[in-house]
Formats: sequence, structure tokens, C-alpha cells
Amino acid sequence: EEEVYCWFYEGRNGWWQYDERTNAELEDAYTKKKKSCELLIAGFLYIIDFVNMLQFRRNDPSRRRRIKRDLMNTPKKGVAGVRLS
Ligand code: V3L
Repeated sequence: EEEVYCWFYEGRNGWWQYDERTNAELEDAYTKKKKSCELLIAGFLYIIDFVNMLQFRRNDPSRRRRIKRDLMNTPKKGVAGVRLS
């Protein structure tokens, strides 16, 4: 089996996989050993902090979520808010 890794953000009782475009951006920044990067998600700017493995809104850092890089096959709620059926 292939060991494919991708990125997840935390929901209330589980993890959501990032959408494909955002996942590619995260993987690119992570591979370049950046400490952080900025993402535009649904009209909001978010900071990804690779040091503390957090996502938060740039204009409201209290809106904070844990993130992780894990095997694609790992249990998840769905992808970017779209639940697995
Ligand atoms: N990708 C897509 N939507 C996001 C992301 C992201 N990386 N970050 C936040 N949102 P906040 P449960 C999530 C959405 O952090 O029931 C899930 O995708 C976020 O959506 O306060 O708690 C679900 O759709 C939320 O709707 O800025 O597991 C939903 O929460 C909104 O942006 C419920 O998931 C504000 O998030």
C-alpha cells in the first residue's frame, strides 16, 4: 500500500481533510521548511503555524484549530466540511 500523506484541521470530534488546492499549498510550504504560511479559505485569511501546528484567522487568532499531517487513509469526518457519505 502507498503511504500518502495529507493535511487535516480539527473539528469538534474528529479531523477534516483540507481541500486539494489548500493541501498542495500546505505541502509546498512544509516541504520548503517554512515556519508559517497564509491561506485564503472561504474569503478569510488564515495563518498556518507549522511550528505549533495550528491554523488561525489572521484577524481573529482566537479562532484557532489544531492541524496535522497524517496518512490519507487515517479516519476523518470528510473533506473541507463535506462529510464522507
Ligand atoms: N477548510 C475549510 N473550511 C474551514 C477551514 C478549512 N481549513 N477552516 C475553517 N473552516 P473558524 P465540526 C469547519 C470553516 O476556524 O462539526 C468544518 O469544515 C469551518 O468549517 O472559526 O466542528 C465544518 O464545515 C467553520 O464553518 O474560522 O467538526 C464545520 O467547521 C468556519 O470556517 C463544522 O465542523 C469558521 O471556522
